Amino acid sequence: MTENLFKPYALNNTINLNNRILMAPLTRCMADDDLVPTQAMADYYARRAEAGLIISEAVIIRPDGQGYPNTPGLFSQSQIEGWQRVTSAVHNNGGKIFAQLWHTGRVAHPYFYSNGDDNAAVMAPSAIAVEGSVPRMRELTYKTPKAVTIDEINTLIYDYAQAAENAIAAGFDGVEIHGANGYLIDQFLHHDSNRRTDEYGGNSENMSRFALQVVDAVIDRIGHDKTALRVSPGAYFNLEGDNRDRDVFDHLLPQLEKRNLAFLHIGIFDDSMEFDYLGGRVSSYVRANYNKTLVGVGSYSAETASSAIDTDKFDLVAIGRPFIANPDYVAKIRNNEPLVSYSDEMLTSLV
Ligand code: FNR
Ligand code: 8K6
Repeated sequence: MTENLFKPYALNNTINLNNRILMAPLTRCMADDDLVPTQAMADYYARRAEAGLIISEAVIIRPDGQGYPNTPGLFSQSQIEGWQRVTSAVHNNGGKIFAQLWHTGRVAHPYFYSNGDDNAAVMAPSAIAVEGSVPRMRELTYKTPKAVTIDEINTLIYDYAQAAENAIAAGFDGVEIHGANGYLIDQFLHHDSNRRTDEYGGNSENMSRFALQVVDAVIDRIGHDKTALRVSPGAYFNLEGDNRDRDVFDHLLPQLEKRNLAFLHIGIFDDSMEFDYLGGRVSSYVRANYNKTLVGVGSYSAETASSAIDTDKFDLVAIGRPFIANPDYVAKIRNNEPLVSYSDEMLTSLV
């Protein structure tokens, strides 16, 4: 009973998806030491080309966006060329792929980009550190970031747009701006991490400004039909939620709707989580406030996703961990074959 997942879907006049199953963005930390995608990564993505759309693992837009080891970039010529190998391999297998554009903000660690300079800054809306340390590199505790200046904000916006242009040069079909999961853009959207008193903080309109400026700069560079965004109205990772966050997203979502994005994608690990300040699930909240293409995600099986699409909870589903465990996820669902279960040990190799 998952036939509806196999109905084609037109994102807009230029991008048609063969089915409604997206591969969720999944950081794998397998780029080489220059943050260039490898042949093994090209093979990994090519094996998953039957997805209606692959969203790449998060790709850093510039060196100080890095918060995890060996995450690929899109700011050097060799990175663009590495991604060309990936996008060609996916296209040769009949697939489509968007790049997810990422800056980790206060979750960045200078260990990755400082070249030994102890004063290398961590960029964030406000000088409030996130507690804890880098996953799998626990000796790297998070530093107190620098509250970015207006000039630095303008440069960041420019760098997102440049990375989007680089993504198109690398053969991607479009980009998903990573505005979710407690990273830089999301840090502007939540009161926990944004205490600014200038035009980027203090009220919903100001707190939405950076996200919208990045979206507009990317649209300007590559077009709205190739631009998507991921958001986490429910804070659950790298951030604490605040009841006032609701107003920020109440303001942001209708503004986004006017941009005619390729799609809006929710960032969450489990969509059965409920948030008091959103009145329930994130997907229900976003659906009620945003009337264009919505991608649901978060611990869905093909069956639960099919029924959510059937009852109009969202239009497309992104599948994460099951796609790590099953490169042929789409074929298995179509043929009603059993899936291999995901386990965290699978993260150590690229199958
Ligand atoms: C993720 N997720 C994630 N999200 C994102 O926006 N960018 C990323 O690079 C990553 N990386 C990542 C790595 C790993 C190992 C996991 C498990 C998850 C979140 C992911 O896209 C998705 O939202 C969740 O995995 C929930 O979907 P599933 O796995 O329940 O289908
Ligand atoms: C985006 C980079 C992420 C790198 C590794 C992610 C590994 C995720 C493992 C799954 C468990 C995540 C749980 C986090 C959410 C907490 C929910 C309350």
